[in-house]
Amino acid sequence: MSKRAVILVVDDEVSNIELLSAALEDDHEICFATSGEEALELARSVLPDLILLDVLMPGMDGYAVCQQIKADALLADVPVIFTTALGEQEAEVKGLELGAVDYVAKPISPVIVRARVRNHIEMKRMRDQLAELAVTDALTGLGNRRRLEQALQQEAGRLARSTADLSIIMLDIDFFKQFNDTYGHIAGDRCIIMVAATLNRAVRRAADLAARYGGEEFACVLPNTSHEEAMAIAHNIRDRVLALSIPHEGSTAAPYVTVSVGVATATCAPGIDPVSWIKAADDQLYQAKARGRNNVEG
Ligand code: GH3
Ligand code: MG
Ligand code: MG
Ligand code: MG
Repeated sequence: MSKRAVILVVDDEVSNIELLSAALEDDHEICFATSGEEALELARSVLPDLILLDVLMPGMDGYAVCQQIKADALLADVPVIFTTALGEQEAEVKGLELGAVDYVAKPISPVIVRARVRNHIEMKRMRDQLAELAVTDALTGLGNRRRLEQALQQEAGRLARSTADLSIIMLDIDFFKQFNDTYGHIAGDRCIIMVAATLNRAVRRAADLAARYGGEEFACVLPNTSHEEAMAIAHNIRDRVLALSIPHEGSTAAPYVTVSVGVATATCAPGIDPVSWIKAADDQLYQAKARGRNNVEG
């Protein structure tokens, strides 16, 4: 069974909150606020799955709350349903134009509000799943090329404002064409999955990203990581892959599957192009290959 969704109910009249809670609490977790200001504060700390928002409230009204929600990167994707007695077409249009997904008229019908909330929660779950799939590699479950590029852009923005180091690791499985030719593509896929899992275990910090760059090549983005630290991680990855002891009779580096690893470290420079970091790590990877493979260069 999927996790219960958290719904934030916002209304200045307690009787309305009670009515909505009674309609929804069997299926969802309910939290509530009785003013726009309180609603924003609570939304930022709770990060609800959906917000039911009254329009007419003293102080900040529902429209203003919705505007702030949509302008907040953390909350912008949370579906908002307006609840109001206004009943005028202009009011409904205004709410939808501000980014609300739906509109429920007062007096509230519990069965209608329950059905609409359920639909919007389900649609939100599907949107989230699609967004996750769009940045996930289907074979390995690691981030894909798109997630890698997003992370690099994000780090380029961060680095322009800090003096922290950012390290990049590029990794390529050695003699992999030979491996496929000898053991077949299914075994090749299994090998890629095992290397990916090894990489994922070796790259541990919450801010780190391990991604499949393409084919049998992987990249890691390691924020706040010095060159020395990144070299230690790279050696660890190299050692762990060798220790998997996947037989590879076509390899001249070892009787097992091995990887070559390149490391590059960037420091603060405004306007830097993240592609140059990948290039730098890739140049080191090329050196590691030239030295006979199963090597780390940086
Ligand atoms: P090197 O040591 O220089 O890296 O040699 P290599 O044979 O690993 O390099 P090359 O780039 O020539 O070959 C990569 C091979 O990886 C070719 C391709 O068929 C295989 N490959 C790429 N993606 C996949 C995949 O998803 N599954 C499988 N099984 N093989 C793949
Ligand atoms: Mg009201
Ligand atoms: Mg390759
Ligand atoms: Mg290769």
